[in-house]
Amino acid sequence: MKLSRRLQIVLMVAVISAALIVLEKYKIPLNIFLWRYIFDAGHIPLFGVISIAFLGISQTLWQRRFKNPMIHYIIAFVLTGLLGLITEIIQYFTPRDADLWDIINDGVGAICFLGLYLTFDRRLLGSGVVLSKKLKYIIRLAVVVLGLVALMPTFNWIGAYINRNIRFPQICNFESDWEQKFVFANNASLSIVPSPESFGDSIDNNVGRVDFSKNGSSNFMIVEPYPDWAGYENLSFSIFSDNPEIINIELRINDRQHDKNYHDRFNQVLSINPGINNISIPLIDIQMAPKNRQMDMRKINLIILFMVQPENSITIYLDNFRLE
Ligand SMILES: [Ca+2]
Repeated sequence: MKLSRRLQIVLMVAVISAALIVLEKYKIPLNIFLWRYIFDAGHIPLFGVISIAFLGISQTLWQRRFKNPMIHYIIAFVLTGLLGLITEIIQYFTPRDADLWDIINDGVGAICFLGLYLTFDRRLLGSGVVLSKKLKYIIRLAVVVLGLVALMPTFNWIGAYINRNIRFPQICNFESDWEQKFVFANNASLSIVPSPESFGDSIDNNVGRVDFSKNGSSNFMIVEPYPDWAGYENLSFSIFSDNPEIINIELRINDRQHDKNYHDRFNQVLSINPGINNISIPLIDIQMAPKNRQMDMRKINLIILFMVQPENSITIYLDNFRLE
Protein backbone atom coordinates (compact mmCIF):
# COMPACT_ATOMS: atom_id res chain seq x y z
CA MET A 1 0.00 0.00 0.00
CA LYS A 2 1.39 3.34 -1.00
CA LEU A 3 0.65 6.31 1.19
CA SER A 4 -0.63 9.37 -0.59
CA ARG A 5 1.90 12.15 -0.94
CA ARG A 6 -0.12 14.43 1.27
CA LEU A 7 -0.24 11.86 4.08
CA GLN A 8 3.50 11.30 3.78
CA ILE A 9 4.14 15.02 4.21
CA VAL A 10 1.80 15.18 7.22
CA LEU A 11 3.62 12.25 8.82
CA MET A 12 7.04 13.83 8.28
CA VAL A 13 5.91 17.16 9.71
CA ALA A 14 4.48 15.25 12.70
CA VAL A 15 7.85 13.57 13.24
CA ILE A 16 9.65 16.93 13.16
CA SER A 17 7.09 18.46 15.54
CA ALA A 18 7.41 15.51 17.94
CA ALA A 19 11.21 15.89 17.95
CA LEU A 20 10.91 19.60 18.70
CA ILE A 21 8.46 18.90 21.53
CA VAL A 22 10.94 16.42 23.02
CA LEU A 23 13.67 19.06 22.71
CA GLU A 24 11.57 21.70 24.45
CA LYS A 25 9.75 19.56 27.01
CA TYR A 26 12.48 17.42 28.51
CA LYS A 27 14.74 19.33 30.86
CA ILE A 28 17.66 17.83 32.69
CA PRO A 29 16.39 16.05 35.84
CA LEU A 30 19.33 17.29 37.88
CA ASN A 31 21.71 20.14 37.10
CA ILE A 32 24.89 18.07 37.14
CA PHE A 33 27.63 17.77 34.55
CA LEU A 34 26.57 14.25 33.55
CA TRP A 35 22.99 15.17 32.64
CA ARG A 36 24.08 18.33 30.85
CA TYR A 37 26.41 16.31 28.60
CA ILE A 38 23.92 13.49 28.06
CA PHE A 39 21.31 16.04 26.97
CA ASP A 40 23.80 17.75 24.67
CA ALA A 41 24.51 14.36 23.09
CA GLY A 42 20.75 13.83 22.74
CA HIS A 43 20.76 16.50 20.02
CA ILE A 44 22.54 14.02 17.73
CA PRO A 45 19.73 11.42 17.40
CA LEU A 46 17.01 14.07 17.68
CA PHE A 47 18.24 16.18 14.78
CA GLY A 48 19.25 13.02 12.95
CA VAL A 49 15.59 11.97 12.92
CA ILE A 50 14.55 15.50 11.94
CA SER A 51 16.96 15.45 8.98
CA ILE A 52 15.47 12.17 7.72
CA ALA A 53 11.98 13.68 7.96
CA PHE A 54 13.12 16.73 5.98
CA LEU A 55 14.64 14.36 3.41
CA GLY A 56 11.30 12.59 3.12
CA ILE A 57 9.48 15.89 2.64
CA SER A 58 11.91 17.08 -0.02
CA GLN A 59 11.83 13.75 -1.87
CA THR A 60 8.03 13.78 -1.84
CA LEU A 61 7.39 17.43 -2.62
CA TRP A 62 10.10 18.05 -5.18
CA GLN A 63 10.53 14.61 -6.68
CA ARG A 64 10.14 15.87 -10.22
CA ARG A 65 11.80 19.22 -9.80
CA PHE A 66 15.18 17.83 -8.76
CA LYS A 67 16.30 14.87 -10.83
CA ASN A 68 19.58 14.52 -8.95
CA PRO A 69 18.69 12.66 -5.70
CA MET A 70 21.65 14.23 -3.89
CA ILE A 71 19.92 17.64 -4.03
CA HIS A 72 17.33 16.33 -1.54
CA TYR A 73 20.09 15.39 0.89
CA ILE A 74 21.54 18.89 0.66
CA ILE A 75 18.09 20.43 1.19
CA ALA A 76 17.49 18.16 4.22
CA PHE A 77 20.85 19.08 5.73
CA VAL A 78 20.35 22.82 5.20
CA LEU A 79 16.80 22.76 6.63
CA THR A 80 17.94 20.76 9.67
CA GLY A 81 20.81 23.18 10.25
CA LEU A 82 18.44 26.15 9.98
CA LEU A 83 15.99 24.56 12.42
CA GLY A 84 18.85 23.88 14.86
CA LEU A 85 19.96 27.49 14.55
CA ILE A 86 16.42 28.80 15.07
CA THR A 87 15.86 26.68 18.20
CA GLU A 88 19.12 27.99 19.68
CA ILE A 89 18.19 31.58 18.83
CA ILE A 90 14.83 31.06 20.57
CA GLN A 91 16.62 29.58 23.60
CA TYR A 92 18.90 32.61 23.65
CA PHE A 93 15.85 34.71 24.57
CA THR A 94 14.61 32.25 27.22
CA PRO A 95 16.24 31.15 30.48
CA ARG A 96 17.74 28.13 28.71
CA ASP A 97 21.23 28.81 27.43
CA ALA A 98 21.96 28.87 23.75
CA ASP A 99 24.91 26.68 23.00
CA LEU A 100 27.19 26.52 19.97
CA TRP A 101 27.90 22.88 20.78
CA ASP A 102 24.20 22.09 20.44
CA ILE A 103 24.23 23.47 16.88
CA ILE A 104 27.35 21.42 16.09
CA ASN A 105 25.66 18.31 17.52
CA ASP A 106 22.57 19.08 15.42
CA GLY A 107 24.76 19.15 12.30
CA VAL A 108 26.58 15.97 13.32
CA GLY A 109 23.23 14.23 13.83
CA ALA A 110 22.05 15.31 10.37
CA ILE A 111 25.30 14.21 8.69
CA CYS A 112 25.30 10.81 10.44
CA PHE A 113 21.65 9.96 9.81
CA LEU A 114 21.58 11.30 6.24
CA GLY A 115 24.91 9.61 5.47
CA LEU A 116 23.67 6.28 6.77
CA TYR A 117 20.33 6.62 4.97
CA LEU A 118 22.13 7.41 1.73
CA THR A 119 23.82 4.00 1.76
CA PHE A 120 20.40 2.29 1.87
CA ASP A 121 18.44 4.68 -0.36
CA ARG A 122 16.66 2.79 -3.15
CA ARG A 123 15.78 6.02 -4.90
CA LEU A 124 19.36 6.20 -6.09
CA LEU A 125 18.69 3.24 -8.40
CA GLY A 126 18.29 4.43 -11.96
CA SER A 127 19.01 8.04 -11.03
CA GLY A 128 22.53 7.98 -12.38
CA VAL A 129 24.11 8.32 -8.93
CA VAL A 130 25.92 5.08 -8.18
CA LEU A 131 27.55 4.30 -4.85
CA SER A 132 29.96 1.39 -5.05
CA LYS A 133 29.84 -1.18 -2.26
CA LYS A 134 33.23 0.05 -1.09
CA LEU A 135 32.07 3.67 -0.97
CA LYS A 136 29.00 2.65 1.03
CA TYR A 137 31.19 0.97 3.64
CA ILE A 138 33.48 3.99 3.77
CA ILE A 139 30.46 6.25 4.35
CA ARG A 140 29.13 3.96 7.12
CA LEU A 141 32.53 3.82 8.78
CA ALA A 142 32.85 7.62 8.59
CA VAL A 143 29.40 8.00 10.16
CA VAL A 144 30.35 5.73 13.07
CA VAL A 145 33.66 7.54 13.62
CA LEU A 146 32.02 10.98 13.47
CA GLY A 147 29.29 9.86 15.89
CA LEU A 148 31.83 8.46 18.34
CA VAL A 149 33.96 11.62 18.20
CA ALA A 150 30.88 13.75 18.89
CA LEU A 151 29.98 11.51 21.84
CA MET A 152 33.51 11.63 23.31
CA PRO A 153 32.79 14.44 25.83
CA THR A 154 29.82 12.45 27.16
CA PHE A 155 31.82 9.21 27.35
CA ASN A 156 34.55 11.15 29.13
CA TRP A 157 32.15 12.37 31.79
CA ILE A 158 30.65 8.93 32.26
CA GLY A 159 34.21 7.64 32.83
CA ALA A 160 34.88 10.45 35.30
CA TYR A 161 31.73 9.66 37.31
CA ILE A 162 32.51 5.93 37.40
CA ASN A 163 36.03 6.71 38.58
CA ARG A 164 34.72 9.17 41.21
CA ASN A 165 32.26 6.61 42.56
CA ILE A 166 34.83 3.82 42.71
CA ARG A 167 37.39 6.01 44.50
CA PHE A 168 34.97 7.14 47.20
CA PRO A 169 35.43 7.68 50.21
CA GLN A 170 38.57 9.16 48.69
CA ILE A 171 37.31 12.46 47.25
CA CYS A 172 40.32 14.15 45.72
CA ASN A 173 43.99 13.19 45.88
CA PHE A 174 45.31 14.65 42.62
CA GLU A 175 46.49 11.27 41.34
CA SER A 176 43.94 10.75 38.57
CA ASP A 177 43.15 12.75 35.43
CA TRP A 178 39.50 11.78 35.82
CA GLU A 179 39.05 13.61 39.12
CA GLN A 180 40.33 16.83 37.61
CA LYS A 181 37.07 17.18 35.73
CA PHE A 182 35.47 18.01 39.09
CA VAL A 183 38.17 20.35 40.37
CA PHE A 184 38.32 24.08 39.57
CA ALA A 185 40.11 27.26 40.62
CA ASN A 186 38.68 30.76 40.21
CA ASN A 187 40.96 33.79 40.24
CA ALA A 188 43.60 31.37 41.54
CA SER A 189 45.91 29.04 39.71
CA LEU A 190 45.74 25.31 40.28
CA SER A 191 48.51 22.96 39.23
CA ILE A 192 49.24 19.33 39.98
CA VAL A 193 52.79 19.08 41.32
CA PRO A 194 54.98 16.53 43.13
CA SER A 195 54.50 16.70 46.88
CA PRO A 196 56.84 19.32 48.48
CA GLU A 197 56.89 17.30 51.72
CA SER A 198 55.47 14.05 53.01
CA PHE A 199 51.73 14.41 53.43
CA GLY A 200 51.20 12.23 56.49
CA ASP A 201 50.46 8.62 55.60
CA SER A 202 50.13 9.53 51.97
CA ILE A 203 51.54 6.84 49.75
CA ASP A 204 50.89 8.80 46.61
CA ASN A 205 52.96 11.42 44.89
CA ASN A 206 51.02 14.38 43.63
CA VAL A 207 49.37 17.28 45.37
CA GLY A 208 47.34 20.25 44.17
CA ARG A 209 49.18 23.55 44.32
CA VAL A 210 46.88 26.55 44.64
CA ASP A 211 48.12 30.11 44.27
CA PHE A 212 45.51 32.46 45.67
CA SER A 213 45.46 35.92 44.15
CA LYS A 214 45.80 38.95 46.40
CA ASN A 215 43.22 40.73 44.29
CA GLY A 216 39.60 39.99 45.08
CA SER A 217 38.23 36.65 46.12
CA SER A 218 39.92 33.51 44.86
CA ASN A 219 38.99 29.92 45.44
CA PHE A 220 39.63 26.24 44.91
CA MET A 221 36.50 24.12 44.37
CA ILE A 222 35.59 20.46 44.29
CA VAL A 223 32.29 20.45 42.39
CA GLU A 224 30.03 17.41 42.66
CA PRO A 225 32.10 15.28 45.03
CA TYR A 226 30.49 11.85 45.53
CA PRO A 227 27.27 13.15 47.11
CA ASP A 228 26.25 10.53 49.70
CA TRP A 229 28.29 11.21 52.84
CA ALA A 230 25.90 9.39 55.18
CA GLY A 231 27.55 6.84 57.47
CA TYR A 232 30.93 8.61 57.71
CA GLU A 233 32.34 10.55 60.66
CA ASN A 234 34.76 13.14 59.33
CA LEU A 235 35.86 15.02 56.25
CA SER A 236 39.65 15.02 56.31
CA PHE A 237 42.29 16.62 54.13
CA SER A 238 45.80 18.02 54.33
CA ILE A 239 47.11 21.49 53.60
CA PHE A 240 50.81 22.28 53.38
CA SER A 241 51.67 25.95 53.72
CA ASP A 242 55.09 27.42 52.98
CA ASN A 243 54.09 30.81 54.31
CA PRO A 244 56.12 31.80 57.39
CA GLU A 245 52.98 33.00 59.19
CA ILE A 246 49.61 31.55 60.09
CA ILE A 247 47.08 32.18 57.32
CA ASN A 248 43.30 31.99 57.40
CA ILE A 249 41.50 30.09 54.68
CA GLU A 250 37.74 29.80 54.56
CA LEU A 251 36.03 26.48 53.98
CA ARG A 252 32.49 26.23 52.62
CA ILE A 253 30.40 23.15 52.04
CA ASN A 254 26.87 22.98 50.72
CA ASP A 255 24.33 20.48 49.46
CA ARG A 256 22.22 20.58 46.29
CA GLN A 257 19.32 22.53 47.76
CA HIS A 258 21.57 25.31 49.03
CA ASP A 259 19.96 28.72 48.49
CA LYS A 260 23.25 30.69 48.20
CA ASN A 261 22.73 32.38 51.57
CA TYR A 262 25.52 32.41 54.12
CA HIS A 263 23.39 30.79 56.83
CA ASP A 264 22.31 27.95 54.58
CA ARG A 265 25.70 26.25 54.35
CA PHE A 266 28.71 25.14 56.35
CA ASN A 267 31.29 27.92 56.86
CA GLN A 268 34.51 27.62 58.82
CA VAL A 269 37.71 29.62 58.96
CA LEU A 270 40.74 27.32 58.95
CA SER A 271 43.89 28.60 60.67
CA ILE A 272 46.73 27.19 58.65
CA ASN A 273 50.13 26.92 60.32
CA PRO A 274 53.42 26.85 58.42
CA GLY A 275 54.10 23.30 57.24
CA ILE A 276 51.66 20.39 57.25
CA ASN A 277 48.12 20.81 58.60
CA ASN A 278 45.96 17.73 58.88
CA ILE A 279 42.39 18.92 58.98
CA SER A 280 39.43 16.90 60.11
CA ILE A 281 35.89 18.26 60.19
CA PRO A 282 33.18 16.24 62.00
CA LEU A 283 30.36 15.60 59.52
CA ILE A 284 27.82 16.27 62.27
CA ASP A 285 29.00 19.91 62.27
CA ILE A 286 28.40 20.08 58.53
CA GLN A 287 24.98 18.48 58.91
CA MET A 288 23.91 20.97 61.59
CA ALA A 289 25.43 24.04 59.93
CA PRO A 290 22.42 25.50 58.04
CA LYS A 291 20.41 27.75 60.33
CA ASN A 292 16.89 26.70 59.35
CA ARG A 293 17.31 23.07 58.33
CA GLN A 294 19.78 20.21 58.35
CA MET A 295 22.23 19.72 55.51
CA ASP A 296 21.22 16.86 53.24
CA MET A 297 24.22 14.59 53.84
CA ARG A 298 23.17 12.38 50.92
CA LYS A 299 23.36 15.24 48.45
CA ILE A 300 26.56 17.12 49.12
CA ASN A 301 27.36 19.27 46.09
CA LEU A 302 30.31 21.57 46.66
CA ILE A 303 33.47 22.03 48.71
CA ILE A 304 35.22 25.40 48.44
CA LEU A 305 38.40 26.75 49.97
CA PHE A 306 38.72 30.48 49.47
CA MET A 307 40.58 33.61 50.47
CA VAL A 308 39.47 37.22 50.13
CA GLN A 309 42.21 39.72 49.40
CA PRO A 310 45.13 38.26 51.36
CA GLU A 311 47.97 40.73 51.91
CA ASN A 312 50.22 38.79 49.58
CA SER A 313 49.69 36.09 47.01
CA ILE A 314 49.39 32.87 49.00
CA THR A 315 50.50 29.42 47.91
CA ILE A 316 49.22 26.25 49.53
CA TYR A 317 49.39 22.57 48.66
CA LEU A 318 46.35 20.33 49.09
CA ASP A 319 45.90 16.59 49.18
CA ASN A 320 43.89 13.62 50.40
CA PHE A 321 40.37 14.96 50.60
CA ARG A 322 38.51 11.95 51.99
CA LEU A 323 35.78 10.81 54.32
CA GLU A 324 36.64 8.70 57.35
CA1 LIG B 1 47.98 12.98 46.22
